[in-house]
Amino acid sequence: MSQPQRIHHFINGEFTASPDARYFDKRSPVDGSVIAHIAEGGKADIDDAVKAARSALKGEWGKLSTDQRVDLLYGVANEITRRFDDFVAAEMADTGQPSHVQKHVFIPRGAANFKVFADVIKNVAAESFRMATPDGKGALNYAIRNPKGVIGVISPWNAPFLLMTWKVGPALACGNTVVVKPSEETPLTATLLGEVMNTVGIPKGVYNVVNGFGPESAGAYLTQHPGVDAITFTGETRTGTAIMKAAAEGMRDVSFELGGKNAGIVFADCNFDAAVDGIFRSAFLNTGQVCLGTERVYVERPIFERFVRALKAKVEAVRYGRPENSANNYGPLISQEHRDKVLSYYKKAVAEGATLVTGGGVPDMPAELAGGSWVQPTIWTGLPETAAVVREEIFGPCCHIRPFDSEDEVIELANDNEYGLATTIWTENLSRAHRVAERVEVGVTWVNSWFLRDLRTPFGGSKQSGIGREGGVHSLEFYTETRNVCIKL
Ligand code: NAD
Ligand code: 6OD
Repeated sequence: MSQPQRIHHFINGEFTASPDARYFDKRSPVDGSVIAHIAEGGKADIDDAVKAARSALKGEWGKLSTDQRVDLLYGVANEITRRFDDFVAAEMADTGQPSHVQKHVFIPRGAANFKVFADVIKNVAAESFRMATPDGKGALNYAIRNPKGVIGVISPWNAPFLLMTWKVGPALACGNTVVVKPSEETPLTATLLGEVMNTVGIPKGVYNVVNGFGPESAGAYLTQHPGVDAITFTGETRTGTAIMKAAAEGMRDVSFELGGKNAGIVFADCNFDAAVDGIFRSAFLNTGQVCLGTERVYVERPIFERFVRALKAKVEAVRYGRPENSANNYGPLISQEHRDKVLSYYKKAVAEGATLVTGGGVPDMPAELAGGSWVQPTIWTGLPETAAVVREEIFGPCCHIRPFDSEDEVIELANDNEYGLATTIWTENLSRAHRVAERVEVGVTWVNSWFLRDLRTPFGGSKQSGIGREGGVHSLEFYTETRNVCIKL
């Protein structure tokens, strides 16, 4: 992007901002330059967006049959695919993450999030029960699903398009309307999706976007608005706590996908190279800014030293640089602010007595990238489980590796954390994989893989990693109100 563009809200099918709107700068994580000026939404913008969303429910959108809605959503998926390069460019500009990650992981999932939930709503069967009655004629019960209404969608910056559409796709498939508050760090793909909605002919007011920050800004106003019927949120656990308090007013339902401090468990009988590759991806993809990522690695003692050496070699081979250059496979953190947080943990690890295997600081970058938020991928060993970097979510490109001696010990170590989002287990012993998977207290377990996603499966976190499950019919549970009809025959 040469000249910083102005990014407006998308309300009732129009790109708009109030005449007295304040704008804040969006900086490139790659070099620190200003790439866009973003309108900050206030109460009036949220009010307009919620009104538009509510009136769309009563208009043309609310009258469509499921098949008609499904066809429109297939249209959205196709249009995202047609404008694939625009979405890749926008997401790269916002996040600084390499083109191959956008092209092969994040942007295709945006299209899939519309297509898959269109398929789910089209194919889901209704529950029905015949019951006996004293007159012998009986009665028939069946369940119907109605949209919940206006859904508030609040999304984070780490995989902006994937995570936002993961909510918008099923919400629209179920017949709701949405008001989205994307992260202040990454507004571009949510904005582009507004263009797609208009091209495809999604009725005005069905998809709305209001930009801004969280507390005392668009995020908080959205969660407090009485016209919002339910809130779906992905982000930090402490933000979830604030949103839950707001949602308590009016008894609004919430679905939360929150933080994680995920364990990777590597048994000595694993396929060694596959395990090293898998842990490398799970700890360092997206510069470690993946909620499902591995920040605690437990390796069975006989292969511990060899594993640490092999992971170190992979980490030291990452190629830093501009995301457009397909030779680069490692990007910056999202912002200077986030870099400060990650670097403070790098310092803390050393202060707590870690052995630094590799990294631990800021890489030397060429002058034109020196303003970017670059950090070295980092590995530590030798810390007790009480250390802050072993207990707290850092959300950066780093992991601590510790040896273990038995299945029971490693399960205890993995479970000894307030989060419970995901685990990845590496073993060639399938019985062991089943045993461990049953005992780890997380929402998602991968065996000999990581982030392999079938969107029909339940997805979400245990303990402080979330409330509720989304994915397949589980998303329908949240985005619809299920009602029973009982007919006396
Ligand atoms: P964040 O909680 O700081 O912000 C997320 C969104 O919430 C942003 O749009 C922000 O503006 C908004 N927000 C902040 N305070 C708010 C408030 N008081 N009221 C309403 N909205 C508010 O999270 P982040 O830093 O953008 O994302 C990183 C976090 O997200 C990490 O903790 C990560 O683990 C988590 N995450 C979880 C999942 C999952 O599926 N479980 C997926 C991705 C990210
Ligand atoms: O794959 C998904 O559906 C999903 N919600 C992924 C979350 C990634 C977190 O960074």
